[in-house]
Amino acid sequence: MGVLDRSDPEIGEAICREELRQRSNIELIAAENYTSKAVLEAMGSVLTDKYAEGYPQHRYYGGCSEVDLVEEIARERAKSLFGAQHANVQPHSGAQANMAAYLALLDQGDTVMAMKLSHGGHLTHGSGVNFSGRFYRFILYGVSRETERLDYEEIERLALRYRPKLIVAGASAYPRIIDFERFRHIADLVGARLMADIAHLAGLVAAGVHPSPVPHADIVSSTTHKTLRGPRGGFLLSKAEFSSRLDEAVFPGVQGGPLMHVIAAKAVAFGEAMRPEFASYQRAVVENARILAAELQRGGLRLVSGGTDNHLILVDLSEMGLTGKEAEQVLEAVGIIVNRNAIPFDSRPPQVASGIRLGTPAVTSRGFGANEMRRIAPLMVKVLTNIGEEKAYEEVRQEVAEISSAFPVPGLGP
Ligand code: DSN
Repeated sequence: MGVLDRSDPEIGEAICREELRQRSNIELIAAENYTSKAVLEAMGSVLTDKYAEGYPQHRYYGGCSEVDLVEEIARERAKSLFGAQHANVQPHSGAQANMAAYLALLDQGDTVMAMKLSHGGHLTHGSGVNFSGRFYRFILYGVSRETERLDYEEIERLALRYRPKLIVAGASAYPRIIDFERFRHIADLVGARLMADIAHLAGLVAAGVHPSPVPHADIVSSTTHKTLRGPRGGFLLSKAEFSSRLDEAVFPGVQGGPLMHVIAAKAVAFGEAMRPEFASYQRAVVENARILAAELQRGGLRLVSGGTDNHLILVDLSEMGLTGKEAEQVLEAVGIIVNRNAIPFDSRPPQVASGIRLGTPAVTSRGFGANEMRRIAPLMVKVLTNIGEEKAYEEVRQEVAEISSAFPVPGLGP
């Protein structure tokens, strides 16, 4: 790190150890990715020093000419990448993007429909421990017990019964295509607004490997750091008629000064996502997930919904007598990083959970392909079926080290 190592060794060394961890482990957390050096450089720039409350040409501070330019470019690229009429690139995170979307569309106490967190939804989609569940009346839909896929007929029945003002479509642990057009149809039946949260799917949508919600949803919320491979942050897209109220909801509604260094990095990431190689990358993400899923099934693991259409896989460990927490820990011990995750109709609390969620965005950024997927799956099966067997762990550790050393981490280089 150079200067930081000398001026603050405690932090400098922690960052160096984190670099080493990223280089030497296989990262299968579905919500993570590796940004490019260009994105990292923009994020680590002097733009972090600038206050710029407001929007381009309408700031509450002087000296904003360069940050105005940066934010204009970020907004234009976001609009063009997703074919949207309006973009707001200021949300600090996906959660704050959602908070602003609700503020723009709802009054306190209004009825909203969204997917249950325990079936793959998100904390900000009405969980009782989140602001969303406390400020609004959420009616939660889920997947069918038989297919473990969204049950659109049930969603329609719920909508007709509860007449929500807003329907939220989107998930953080759902391995199948989301039919945004069908959601629009249901919303129209009851006169509801439709919001799509594509935090997980943004990269796939930008590349055209997942259907886009933009033609159907009134507001689309997202993060920039998952499949989209940008800096940690959020953004919003909308139809033109919602642009003013959405902008007002972000600032001054839920945020103060924008993080201009992060907005610059978002602009860089949007620019990268417009290149043809980004579409090839997203196709590889989905193909890798498909191969990893098939290989895990061949090894005897049960996958929720029987497979995947996108970048993520949900493994049900309950029949193996393992919890998600145990699996997460034992895989980390051999250098394979995943997160425990609830499976639909889980009998265990979320801190323990009966599943693990896997994703291919990060490893695909590193250049892993079909061969690596075919190598990783049996390694995971070996660990999960040999709990407590140090010899098996050591064999897997060696293979993980071998695979990792062959693929540099983008942004860090060899
Ligand atoms: N924490 C994110 C994820 O892991 O999907 C959702 O906010």
